[in-house]
Amino acid sequence: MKIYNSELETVAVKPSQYPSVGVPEIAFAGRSNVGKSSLLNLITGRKSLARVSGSPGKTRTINFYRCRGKAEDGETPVDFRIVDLPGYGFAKISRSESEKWGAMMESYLENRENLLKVVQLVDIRHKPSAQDVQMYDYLKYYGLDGIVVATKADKVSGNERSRNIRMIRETLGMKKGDSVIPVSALKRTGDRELLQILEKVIDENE
Ligand SMILES: Nc1nc2c(ncn2[C@@H]2O[C@H](COP(=O)(O)OP(=O)(O)OP(=O)(O)O)[C@@H](O)[C@H]2O)c(=O)[nH]1
Ligand SMILES: [Mg+2]
Repeated sequence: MKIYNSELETVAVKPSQYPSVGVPEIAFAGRSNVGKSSLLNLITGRKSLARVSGSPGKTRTINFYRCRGKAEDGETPVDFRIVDLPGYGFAKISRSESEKWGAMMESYLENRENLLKVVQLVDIRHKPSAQDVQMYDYLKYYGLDGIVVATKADKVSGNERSRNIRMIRETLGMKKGDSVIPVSALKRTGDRELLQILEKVIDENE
């Protein structure tokens, strides 16, 4: 698939603010600063659709992006949303803010009927953290698991890349057939592979 048109549709902190459920959604989750907003910009081909920042904790709301594109066949229209979720593991936030984050994530992930999958992002350089594992277990529980993106792939060599992908699979306890897709927003690689998988997920839902 290729995305031809994308725009920020809604910014929400509670369910009453979410857009209509008539459009399928794919969400991005991951540690703060892992590269969620950069990935969104990469696959939509927009330089600054989502705000990218060197300081973690930039995205503190649930951001719904409406995306329109064409399937691999170059004809079939694909209409969906990408939902940029607020990052976790941000050290400098207060207890009450972290509770707010948890409640906000839960109310979206547990009740959203048009949510098809959650793409979990992890940094390709590091072993997934305890919080990454917890998040992935949570996604498994709700049947939203199966797609992991290893970000910042430009920061490791080829050998290290395959080794780290194996480590990510093992640490998260991924199932056979689940995908880890190395992506670099800097070098603009991995986007095609991810878009192919997303097209399949959306297509299977129809
Ligand atoms: N080298 C490299 N840097 C990247 C890549 N993707 C993101 N970054 C950098 O990582 C930092 C964080 O990127 P964001 O896309 O803002 O991360 P985020 O997950 O949206 O962060 P929050 O909104 O705070 O949760 C920025 O400095 C980016 O430039 C990549 O593929 N390669
Ligand atoms: Mg962000």
